[in-house]
Amino acid sequence: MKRIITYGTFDLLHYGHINLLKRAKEQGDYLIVALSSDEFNWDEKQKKCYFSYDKRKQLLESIRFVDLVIPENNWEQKEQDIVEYHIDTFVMGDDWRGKFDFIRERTSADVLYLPRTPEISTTQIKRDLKL
Ligand code: C2G
Repeated sequence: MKRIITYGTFDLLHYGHINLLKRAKEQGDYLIVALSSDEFNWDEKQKKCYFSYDKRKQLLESIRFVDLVIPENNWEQKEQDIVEYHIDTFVMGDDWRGKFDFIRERTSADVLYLPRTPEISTTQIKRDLKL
């Protein structure tokens, strides 16, 4: 069983997120999503989520590509997650290209950056709705 992991906030879930999750799942058989906690989002990414962690988790768990949702509480947990969940491939959108290459050196997992869906983002949605 090939196990995949990806990380993110996934607030105001949209088709760009779904495209990423679908393609991540296509890399293997089991997809784990490490979902950024409310505290991690605010303290480390200066993101104030519209939906709480529990609501974002509920949404992700309803997606058929997603097999397990775990919390992302800090930047440093990735290597431990890869060991603990026996991950074969770490997947992120290519806006993160290069940022997680260290995982190739420090773990047995591959690192794959997938093209983002260009025209949609949570920021864009919030901006449009203000209009
Ligand atoms: N994404 C995408 N296309 C979009 C928007 C997002 O492919 N139009 C991808 C991002 O590249 C990322 C995932 O969807 O791989 C989740 O995006 P965010 O919720 O914005 O996550 P981010 O803030 O990038 O958090 O430790 C890693 C961080 O937690 C990643």
